[in-house]
Amino acid sequence: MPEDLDAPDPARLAAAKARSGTTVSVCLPARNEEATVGHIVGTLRRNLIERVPLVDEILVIDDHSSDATAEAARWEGAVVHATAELLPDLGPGAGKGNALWLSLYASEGDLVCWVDADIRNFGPEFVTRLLEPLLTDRAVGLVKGYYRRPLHGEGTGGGRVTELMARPLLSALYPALATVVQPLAGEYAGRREVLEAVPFVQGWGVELGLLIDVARAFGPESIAQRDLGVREHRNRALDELGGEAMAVLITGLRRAGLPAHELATTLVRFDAEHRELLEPVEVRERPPMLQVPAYRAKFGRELSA
Ligand SMILES: Nc1nc2c(ncn2[C@@H]2O[C@H](COP(=O)(O)OP(=O)(O)O)[C@@H](O)[C@H]2O)c(=O)[nH]1
Ligand SMILES: [Mg+2]
Repeated sequence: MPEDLDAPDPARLAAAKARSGTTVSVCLPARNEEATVGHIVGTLRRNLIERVPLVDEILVIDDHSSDATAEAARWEGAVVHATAELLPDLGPGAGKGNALWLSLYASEGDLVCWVDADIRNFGPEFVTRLLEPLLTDRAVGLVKGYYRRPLHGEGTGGGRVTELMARPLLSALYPALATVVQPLAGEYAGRREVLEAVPFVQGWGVELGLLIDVARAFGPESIAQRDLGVREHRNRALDELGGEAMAVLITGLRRAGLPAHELATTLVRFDAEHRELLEPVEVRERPPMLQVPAYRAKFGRELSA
């Protein structure tokens, strides 16, 4: 495993963290991930909390799972929050982006690291590699992971929405971000000051929205990238990916200036008998956390205006 040779030493990172008085939260959005979430949480707890004090808390944001996701995560030591219990006064939301946004409120760390809960080959270096730039370089605001993505056991081919939607869209509209190797990666970490200042798209558009918004507010140079090696996760069927691609498209077009009301949010598909299937796509947005009074109260953020 040559990749492990260049993984940062967790003890060295923990020392840098202690010197700077920084705290770290790892948050996992999860919906029906009982098969993998426990292993990820347990690996983090043993290696980066118990063995070395690098991570301060592990949160799992559970979204109406019908399986034992919450029990598996709690058993391994995560703090589990149900999405419906977080900021209920702001109205219900839905999707992965909503869970990430809520995790920013629920967590305490100065640095927040997100990891998908369906990774099958998870190791602590996923997190140490993402945290290192943030712990060693003040100019870095967001660290995006990248990796090779096997599909059905083959060498490449995973990341179909990345190849067929995110990359063409970034290349056409946001060339400064076309150098991001895995723009839709679910593994990334950021400074709270950066993450709380930008809106979150509630569904699958969240990753693209964060990239564009962080680059606009803090400059593309504030975004670093780290190689996480190989990542194996649940590959979804092609007919499940259209909605994700449309969420990415709408997120990119809105930020390019197309008004929200001019963009329909229903994907029209067809089944094998050519019957029309209408699929609503989640593209509602949550405001920057800094605009949420309950968040400002919790974190003691004063309004600058
Ligand atoms: N809390 C929450 N998590 C979600 C939701 N949708 C997806 N996730 C989680 O987000 C992560 C990425 O989802 P996944 O289906 O693997 O997307 P993909 O990797 O793009 O195919 C996984 O940990 C999912 O459990 C949701 O609506 N709510
Ligand atoms: Mg996945």
